[in-house]
Amino acid sequence: MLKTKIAMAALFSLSAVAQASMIDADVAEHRPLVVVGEPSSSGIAGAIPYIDLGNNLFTGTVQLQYSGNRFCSGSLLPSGRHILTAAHCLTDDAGNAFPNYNGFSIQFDGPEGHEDINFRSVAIHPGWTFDYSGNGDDIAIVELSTAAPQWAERYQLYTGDAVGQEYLRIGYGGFGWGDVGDVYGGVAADGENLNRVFGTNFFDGGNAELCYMVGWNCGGGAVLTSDFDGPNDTDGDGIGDNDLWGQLFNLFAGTDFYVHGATGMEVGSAGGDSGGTLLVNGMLAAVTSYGFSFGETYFDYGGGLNSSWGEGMADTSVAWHYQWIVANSVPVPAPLALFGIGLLAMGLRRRAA
Ligand SMILES: [Ca+2]
Ligand SMILES: [Ca+2]
Ligand SMILES: [Ca+2]
Ligand SMILES: [Ca+2]
Repeated sequence: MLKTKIAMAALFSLSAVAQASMIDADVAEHRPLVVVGEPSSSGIAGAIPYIDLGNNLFTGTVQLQYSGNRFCSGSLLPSGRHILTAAHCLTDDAGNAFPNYNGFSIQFDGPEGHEDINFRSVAIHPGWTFDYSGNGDDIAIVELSTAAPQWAERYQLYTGDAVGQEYLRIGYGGFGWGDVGDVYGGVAADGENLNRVFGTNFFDGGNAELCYMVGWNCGGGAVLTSDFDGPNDTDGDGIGDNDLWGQLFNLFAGTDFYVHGATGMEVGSAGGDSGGTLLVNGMLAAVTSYGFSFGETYFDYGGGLNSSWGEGMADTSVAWHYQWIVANSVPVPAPLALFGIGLLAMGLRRRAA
């Protein structure tokens, strides 16, 4: 139910767009959504290189659960007590925190199995209003009730300029192929991924291109954008048919129009990846926020907003929000914990307020 609610809420149309823009924001669809770059003809075998079948890679990327239903992804911060995720995973339609987070938990998946840990508190970025056209503050932190398992990877924060950098995207979201988009149930029988899916891409830009096209996120560098390139180049000019940012802005991150990476082809985000991990040089650089399509006129391969080739992704920048993340993920000092539960609880409540 929560999963449905999140998907619905994220599909609301945008209205308050002040900036002059290339296309009507109401026409541009968007939703939070790893779809692999392979064509569907490669089948599941073609996608195996993208799936963490042994659950032994990227163990700091976790699933959010509500009453046993998985609905978003997240990343374990250096404190070992906090999960960085997307605010839209944990807020109502107005961007407000829920009255409580009873029934919510974080599932860690490692080679030895699963471990679930309840929430102690949630911090939602104060700038988040569930308006994707706004300032891009789609970021939240879950404090765990107990420390994460020792085997789970703690991601360090990337504070440099990520534009032009290759990234690795990791999530538990909808699965699919670049030509057909996301196909739920591609990996797990119940329609939800039980394994992490990952792959590479490049950050093409910040907010400037989105601002130019639809008037979104014009106020700062809170988001990082990238496109999901496909292999087709019908006119043979070296620019892919579905190279969104290349076609529109001559932004060609990477070495050619059809990006490669360790798994062979790049990836796009899909439903359920929200809040998931984007690593640059092994450090946490962004949080998966939403995907968007400008339609087939503007290089979408087809199928509407379905995580196909030719769509774009906007992700929340970690560097931009560095101070807020650090302030809201203070490690519990080991000596203090020894002095007494009461003192410790006071400190925890203050941070939760
Ligand atoms: Ca790309
Ligand atoms: Ca071309
Ligand atoms: Ca591109
Ligand atoms: Ca599409």
